Amino acid sequence: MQSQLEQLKQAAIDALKTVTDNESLERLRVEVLGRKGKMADLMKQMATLADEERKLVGAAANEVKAAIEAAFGEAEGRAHEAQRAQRAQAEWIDVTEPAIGVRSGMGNLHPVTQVRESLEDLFVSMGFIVEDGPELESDHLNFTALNIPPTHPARDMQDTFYVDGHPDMVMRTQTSPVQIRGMRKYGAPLRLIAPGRVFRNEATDVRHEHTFHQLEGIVVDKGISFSHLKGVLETVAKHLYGADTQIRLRPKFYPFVEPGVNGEVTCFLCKGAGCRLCKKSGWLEVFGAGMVHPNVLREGGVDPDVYSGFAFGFGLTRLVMLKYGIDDIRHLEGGDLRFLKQF
Ligand code: FA5
Repeated sequence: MQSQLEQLKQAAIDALKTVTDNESLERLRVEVLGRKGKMADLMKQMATLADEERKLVGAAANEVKAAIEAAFGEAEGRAHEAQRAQRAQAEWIDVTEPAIGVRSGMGNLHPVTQVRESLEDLFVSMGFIVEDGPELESDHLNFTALNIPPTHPARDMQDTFYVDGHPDMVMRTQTSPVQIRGMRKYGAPLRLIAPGRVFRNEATDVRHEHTFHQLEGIVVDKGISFSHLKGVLETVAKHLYGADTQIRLRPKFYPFVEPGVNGEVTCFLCKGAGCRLCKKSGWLEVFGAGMVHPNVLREGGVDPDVYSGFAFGFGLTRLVMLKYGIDDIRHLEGGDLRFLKQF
């Protein structure tokens, strides 16, 4: 009987070597170790043995059973590993591959960037250089050097974000400080534009944002007059909105120019009839401009007795609204892709 046990053990171990899936493993377990299995059959025969021999065969049977169970344990491990490898193969994905949908959706430039680049091309074609300025600006360049001393009421025209712990710094409220930076850096004669972001502590509405873009310009040379300024402003309006575009200039006080004007273009929404966007006036205010004040020329290191100049500051974000018929400025900084993908 001991040899039968040995045979059963060997046969089970051999069979287990080729088993790789859980189902076959369970079938074999029932066949060998089950209640009506081969091992149980042999155990039943033990009842017929004499006491001494039963003890010996019993001990051998326990060893055989333990060896078979150990072989089952190993086979289980192998089956589990094979299954895991099979699943990994079936479910393998390339995580570096672009997601479906994104693959065909190329990005596009923000409408403000598109209009800015188109204006940069226009100005470069007229001999202007394009200059950058910092968004975190000194109080001096943002105001004082532009003829707005610390206690001047004109500071209230632009509600300013100040910087905790740095009383001499502001988030620039306008791109005009680059007029001074440009004159100091390049001297006269000068033709320069400075596009960039500006910040104001504004209550937002359809026309007003706390963060928006401006495009500053300054020209300094001998014999520069107001008609040069008007010519450049009309060229920009026609470039953006077509040959029939009208602009309207009306006097406006800016401390850094003399005389100063406020520039408007016909409202795109109502075509001049008056609506909520233009506050029923038919015109949209898109820039401020004027002849550079002698104090500002001096701040830039330019002699006002020799040179004169003009400067202008377009609300670039407003220009974009006009170009694309956007009736609420807040869409432009909102970051909603459904809006941005239309351009
Ligand atoms: C200025 O900022 C002057 N620095 C412009 C200037 C430059 C005048 C050079 C003279 C010489 P103003 O505050 O008016 O001016 O703003 C200029 C333009 O920015 C406005 O015409 C308008 O189009 C736009 N703008 C002003 N405030 C906002 C706002 N909160 N949201 C969006 N656009 C604005």
